[in-house]
Amino acid sequence: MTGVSVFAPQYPAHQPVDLSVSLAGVRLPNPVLTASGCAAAGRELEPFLDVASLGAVVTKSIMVEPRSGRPTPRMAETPSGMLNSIGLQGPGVEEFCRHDLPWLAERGARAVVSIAGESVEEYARLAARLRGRPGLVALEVNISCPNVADRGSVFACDPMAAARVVAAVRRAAPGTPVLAKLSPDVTSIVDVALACAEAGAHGLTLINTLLGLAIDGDTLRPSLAGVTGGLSGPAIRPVALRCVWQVHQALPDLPLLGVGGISSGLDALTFLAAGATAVSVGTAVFGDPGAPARVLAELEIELSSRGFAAVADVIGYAHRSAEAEEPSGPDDAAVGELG
Ligand code: RRO
Repeated sequence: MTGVSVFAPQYPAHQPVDLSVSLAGVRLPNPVLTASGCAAAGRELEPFLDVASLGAVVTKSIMVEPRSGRPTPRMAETPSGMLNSIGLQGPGVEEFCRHDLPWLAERGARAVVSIAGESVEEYARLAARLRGRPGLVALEVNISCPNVADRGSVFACDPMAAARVVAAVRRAAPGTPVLAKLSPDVTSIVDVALACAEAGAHGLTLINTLLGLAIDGDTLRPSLAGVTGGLSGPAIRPVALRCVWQVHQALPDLPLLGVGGISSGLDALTFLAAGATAVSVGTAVFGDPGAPARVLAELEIELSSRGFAAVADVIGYAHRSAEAEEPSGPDDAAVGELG
């Protein structure tokens, strides 16, 4: 692509930008989504933003049965982030289908439904139950929740196990776009990504939280009742960016949904440049429930003021050599001066 300035915005002029993206075969009006687990099934955000205005709402991981989750306390603030030890609390898929998904569909929101199971069969059951429901545009297969009793049951820590889940979901929900959500807590996220892609994932969500621990300075005991928890927020942004970068380099045609500490339009832009097709805004909503809408507005300004006519033009930008991005003709050069 040509005629852009990658440097910080220098003027406030607002050129129109085509924000639409195709994520795992799903056409979305823009590339900013919520992140699973940070706003239940979207209702909590209603006073702060229009859920239909976002690219999509990614719902809290749903399981077959209702679940109360881990004991409290299950959240702890950490430097530039937070730990959670929720433990897959949720109403179960039947209540979700009765109550939550219709609410999103009635508002015209696109729902990416996150599913979590304790076995391959449970993932398949969830996929079959959700397939074709109004409002659902894709399944996010959460195989990377860190808050489980047995690390051996984190499917995303083993490429073969991850692939088995993805293949089962694909079989159970033919025609449904499938994103697999991966963990950064592995030796090679690229190996897991390759296995998921081979098993039929239409895209990947990168990344889930990192396994962490906080010790209370007064009691000198773990801050979380569950002892360990998932680390999220700006503290993990470089890890998430690194994962997006590595996987995009290995699988440049596979759509990636970037997530991890995104709280501004510029953060979102850097994920797109690293190779993400879209981004999810998660932990930022705890401090600013309107964050996904704000990030979208800021992203549009970031793109426009750099001379990008379409989001698609910036995806993977950071991987291209500087020479390849040089303006190629007089018209491009003129546009370049503006940006
Ligand atoms: O519910 C949780 O404790 C949880 C999940 Br499902 C997840 O995928 N990631 C996370 O940090 N917490």
